[in-house]
Amino acid sequence: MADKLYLRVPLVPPGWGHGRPWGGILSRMLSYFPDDPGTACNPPMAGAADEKLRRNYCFWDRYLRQQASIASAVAGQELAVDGVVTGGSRNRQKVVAFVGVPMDIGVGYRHGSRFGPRAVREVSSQFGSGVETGFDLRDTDQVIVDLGDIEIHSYVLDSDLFRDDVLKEVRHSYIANGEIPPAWIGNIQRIENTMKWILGVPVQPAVFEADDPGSVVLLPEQSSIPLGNIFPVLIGGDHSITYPSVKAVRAAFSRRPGDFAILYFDAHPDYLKRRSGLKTTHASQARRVSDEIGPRNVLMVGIRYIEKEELEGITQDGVKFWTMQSLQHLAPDTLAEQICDYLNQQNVEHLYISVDIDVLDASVVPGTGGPEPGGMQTRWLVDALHELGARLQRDGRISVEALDVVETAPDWDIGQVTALAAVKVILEGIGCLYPAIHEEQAGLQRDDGVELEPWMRL
Ligand SMILES: [Mn+2]
Repeated sequence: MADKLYLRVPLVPPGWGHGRPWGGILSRMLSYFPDDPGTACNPPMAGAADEKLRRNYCFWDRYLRQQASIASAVAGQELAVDGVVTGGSRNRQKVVAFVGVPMDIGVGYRHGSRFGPRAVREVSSQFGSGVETGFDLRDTDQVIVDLGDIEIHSYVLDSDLFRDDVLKEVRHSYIANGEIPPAWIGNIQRIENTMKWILGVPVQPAVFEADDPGSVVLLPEQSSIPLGNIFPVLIGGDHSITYPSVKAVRAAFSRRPGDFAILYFDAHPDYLKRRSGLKTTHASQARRVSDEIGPRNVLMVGIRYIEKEELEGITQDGVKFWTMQSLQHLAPDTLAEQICDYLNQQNVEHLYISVDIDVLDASVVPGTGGPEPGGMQTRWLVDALHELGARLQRDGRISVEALDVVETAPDWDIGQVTALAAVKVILEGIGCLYPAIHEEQAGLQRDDGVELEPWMRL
C-alpha cells in the first residue's frame, strides 16, 4: 500500500476553491465531523438553553476536537480518516509531517504556487517508498503524516479589511454560514503561529471571546496542544513562506545565538531590502531570514540571477554563496564537503534546508514563479542532497530540522514535470536527510503520559 504512505490528495470541502481559505489544517478537519455540531452538541453548563451561548460553546467544542484529533494522529495513534496517514507504532522517533502552504501573494510576476501543494500531492501518488540510496521510508517504523494545508487568506484588496468593524462583520458572516470564523491575522503571522503550534512552541492563538464570537482575544498558551517531535516538510507556496517557517523552527530548536543556519538552493538570492515598499516578499525573504539568524548563517547554492543591491548585500553581509557558474566545475560531494566545513566552522548545530524549485534549469521546471535558464539538473541537486545527508550523518554534529520545497506553480507546468521534480526532491531529501535528523526533542513537548482534558478527547 505504498500509495497510502505519502502525500495524499487532501480533502477539500465542496464549494471551497480558489481564493477561499481552502484546505486549512483546522477548517478541513471539519469534514471529519459529519454531524452538524449545531445539533449534535449539547453544552453541559448552566444556561445552555441560551442560543447564543450554545452556538458559541459548540464552535469551541468543534475547534478543540479538531486540535485533539490532529494531536492524536501525530502521536502515532490510529486515526481512521482519509488524508491523515498513520504509519507506525507509537514511538519516540521524529514524525515526518507534510504541511502545505498554499500562498502565492508574495510574488511579483507569475502567480499560481498556491496550487503547488495540491499538484505535489497529486503527482506523489506515483512514487513508492524507496529512495535511490536503498533506504526505504517504511523501514524507519516512523509515522508519516500529511497535516494538510495552513489556512491562507488571499482576499486582501482593501485596507478597510483591517478595520475592526469590518473584521467583525466578516467573522459574523462566517458564523451565519455555520463555519468557524478565521482569526484574521496576516498570512505570514498565521504561518509562523501554525508552524509553532505544530512544533510544540507555545503560541497564543487569536480566538474568539466567549460572549461574542465576532471578537478576537488571545487565549492563554495552555490552550494550544503542543505536538512537538516533528520533522516538518513544507510544500509551497511562494518563497516568502520560508521566513515565518524559519522563525518557528528556530524557536523550536535553537539553544544559543549562532547555532541555527539555513541552506538555500535557489536561482535567486531573494535578498532585496524591500520590494514595492514591502519587507516580506519572495524577493526579500532571505534578507528577513538573515536579519533573524545572522547573514553568516545563511548559505545559498545555485545563484544565477542577482540584482546589484542583492550582490552588494550578500557580499557585504558575509552571506556564504555558490553561484551557478562556480558549481559548473564542482562535484556534488565537494559542495557537500564545503558546506559541512563551513557549518562546522560557524558552530552550527541546527540546519533548515530550503529548496526553491527554480534552482533547477528552466527547461526542467517550467512550472514555477521565476524560471531561470542556465540552472542545474535534477540529477545534480539530488546528488548534492545525498552527499550532504551522508556527510551530516557521518559527522553527527548537525541536525537537519526542516525542509521546504517551494515555488511549484502547476498552471505554468508542462506534463507535471515541475511537480515531479518537487516530489523527487522531497522524497530523496527525506530519504537521505532522515538519518541525520537527530532524536533531540523540540522545545516544549507534550508528554505522552499526559492525559488530555476530557473536553479535548475525541
Ligand atoms: Mn528563486
